[in-house]
Amino acid sequence: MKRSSLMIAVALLAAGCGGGRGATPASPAEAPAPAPPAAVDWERAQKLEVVLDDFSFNPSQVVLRANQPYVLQLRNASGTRHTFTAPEFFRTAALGPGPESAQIRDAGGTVSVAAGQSAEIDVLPLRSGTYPLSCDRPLHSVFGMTGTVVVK
Ligand SMILES: [Cu+2]
Repeated sequence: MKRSSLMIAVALLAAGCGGGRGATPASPAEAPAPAPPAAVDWERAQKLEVVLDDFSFNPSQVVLRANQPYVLQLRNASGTRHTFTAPEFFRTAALGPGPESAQIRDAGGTVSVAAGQSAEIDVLPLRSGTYPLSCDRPLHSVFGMTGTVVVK
């Protein structure tokens, strides 16, 4: 009796270890960020320009395909600083090896672009969905500086 219940316990433990990191998430809403592939071929990244202006994103709907690497070229065409703020999108995406990736993570999913400057972000969308985009500077989103990142 004791021996057989021990065997069951061992079997349960073994089963519990089987599905670990990398298992298919149960629910997209509650699931942790998907694991990025072991190696991303940034050489095949597609360039996509988004222009930040007073007070808009162009395009305001940034459409990306999941598992396709991109170089997001964020160009600030105005005389004031703007941000590309999309924390939910960046949380479900893999970022490139550059130093700006750590800055985006540290900033909670936001990229700040100074007046007249550009920023290039290597990003690999991993999960389809529609994610809010905004500029986090005071009142900019009220003035219409909002958009969406759509991952198909
Ligand atoms: Cu702004």
